[in-house]
Amino acid sequence: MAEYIPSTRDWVREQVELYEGSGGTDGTTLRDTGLPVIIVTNRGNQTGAVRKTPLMRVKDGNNYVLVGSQGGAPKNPVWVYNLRADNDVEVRDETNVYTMRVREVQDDAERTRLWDIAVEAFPPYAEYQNRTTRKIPVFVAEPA
Ligand code: F42
Repeated sequence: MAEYIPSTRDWVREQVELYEGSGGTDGTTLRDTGLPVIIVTNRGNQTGAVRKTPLMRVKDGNNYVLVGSQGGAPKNPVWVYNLRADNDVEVRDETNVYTMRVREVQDDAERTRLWDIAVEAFPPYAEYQNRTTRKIPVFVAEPA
């Protein structure tokens, strides 16, 4: 098993610790919004280390939609490059853990459909897209 390297951001690292440490019963929402969060586990594209990233839970049937918004920051989050390099992930949704494969959504019609689902689950995504000139990357995680 590769080494786990926690996020350098305190609030993110602490959420992962609480979420995973409780087996998925605690720390499962974004701060005080009450909106559900998942944990995506994958490999770093340079270190090969295990990385864990909390993301908003956006479901499309059995699939999860992963939105690289990073609050509308000018740059893509690093996990986007990690998933482009290695599409094997584990998704923890509260007490359930799934082995999944991700693909980046390229088709415009599919992206529009999934983006609307994402904004419905987490309305601030719309504002984040307005804040940045980059097109926010969208991935789908499907059962492997
Ligand atoms: N971020 C989103 O983009 N979308 C969301 O829906 C979202 C929801 C969310 C909910 C709760 C929460 O606690 C956080 C949430 N975040 C959301 C923030 C998200 O968890 C990430 O922190 C954020 O997207 C930034 O991702 P990042 O991959 O850029 O992480 C940074 C902070 C980080 O830790 N970077 C590492 C570092 O050391 O700086 C790099 C980690 C890495 O993967 N390194 C690679 C490696 O090989 O290990 C190589 C790096 C390279 O150069 O390629």
